[in-house]
Amino acid sequence: MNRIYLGLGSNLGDRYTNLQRAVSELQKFLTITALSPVYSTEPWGDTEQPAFLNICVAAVGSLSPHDLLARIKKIEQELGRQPSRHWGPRLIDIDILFYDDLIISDENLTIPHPHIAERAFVLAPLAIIIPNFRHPQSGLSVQEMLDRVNTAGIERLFEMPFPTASPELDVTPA
Ligand code: PH2
Ligand code: MG
Ligand code: MG
Repeated sequence: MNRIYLGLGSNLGDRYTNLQRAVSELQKFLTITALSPVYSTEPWGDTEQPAFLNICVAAVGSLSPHDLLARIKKIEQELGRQPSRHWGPRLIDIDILFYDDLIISDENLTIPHPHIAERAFVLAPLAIIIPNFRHPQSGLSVQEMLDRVNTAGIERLFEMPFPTASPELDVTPA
């Protein structure tokens, strides 16, 4: 089993429903161990777009990084994500932040996610669930990285309940 940390974001459509549906789909192949609260965050990088809702997820699972990425891309497509510009608006975005202490980079996938240390919209929710996890390259903890970024425009909204079992597994006693 591998420890997997994901960042999710949405800034189009019913943003909270998009996050809930994504988490439900992730639960089909990952065991989610922690969910951060939901944060409202001003757009980072490309500021000409609507505000995001962001969360972070801690999970355990046995998929390889590339198989995990393929499943994630499938969820993004199934939820209706349309191609957009780099850092542009999206209905759902699911990023692999950390995968154990693994360091990998190829044309499809870079782990740890290359922008973690610059992004308060990732670090604020991540610090709720894994404040002491250390970045395998810099050695800084998530809390230490959060302490070094500007958190203006990052607002903690509410706790997100774990989605209940998917409908096909929901057996109601007679
Ligand atoms: N995602 C981006 C670019 N900018 N800004 C915020 N606040 N939240 C995001 O999830 C986000 C972003 C590219 O994936
Ligand atoms: Mg992203
Ligand atoms: Mg992405």
